[in-house]
Amino acid sequence: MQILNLTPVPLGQHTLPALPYAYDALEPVIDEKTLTIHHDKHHKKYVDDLNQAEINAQKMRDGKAYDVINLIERQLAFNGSGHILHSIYWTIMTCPDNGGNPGNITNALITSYFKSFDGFKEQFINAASQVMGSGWCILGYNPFFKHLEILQAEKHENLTQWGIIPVLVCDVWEHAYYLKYQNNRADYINAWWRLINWEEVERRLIYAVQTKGFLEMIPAY
Ligand code: MN3
Repeated sequence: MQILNLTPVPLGQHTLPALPYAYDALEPVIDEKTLTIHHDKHHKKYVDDLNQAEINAQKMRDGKAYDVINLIERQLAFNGSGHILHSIYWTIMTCPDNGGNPGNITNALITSYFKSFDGFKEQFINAASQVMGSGWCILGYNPFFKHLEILQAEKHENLTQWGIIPVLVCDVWEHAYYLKYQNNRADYINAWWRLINWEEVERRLIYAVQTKGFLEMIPAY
């Protein structure tokens, strides 16, 4: 799209991003088998189904077959959100105890809104532990409000606050932890904290707070 200098993903051509580390790199927190199945099978399925949904949507438009629109919109929301969140999830993890400390921008934004880092961490871990059913815990920056927020997501797409840009996400679907932790989701989340790649969180947050465009034209509200 030359006029805007954008290179959109062509319709139906999303791809599965490679993991930025080996399948056993997150041991012992996340075992190799869990990570392999999670990335190669689960994430891959979301990518494939998102592509199919986009292709089906084009067929629907071509044929004016809008009786299937509710199904297609659900597929776009579920698989599109699943693809995005997993793509972020892989990058914000690294080998246990190797992810450094929260960066300056991360620390400043967390303490200005949550009052203390410990308060933020407690809310995040409790929110992740108490997601009802399959879902995510998400720390995101909302450019409309110009502050961070912690959200629970059910499945991948429910319970959002529109505009949020996720910067730290924890997958609490059973497929993310069940082989090793069984029903002990809280044990997985507390161990997962050791995997957080704070440098990547900081990088994402810097991009998020610099979101340009029409948001610059309006004050926070
Ligand atoms: Mn998952």
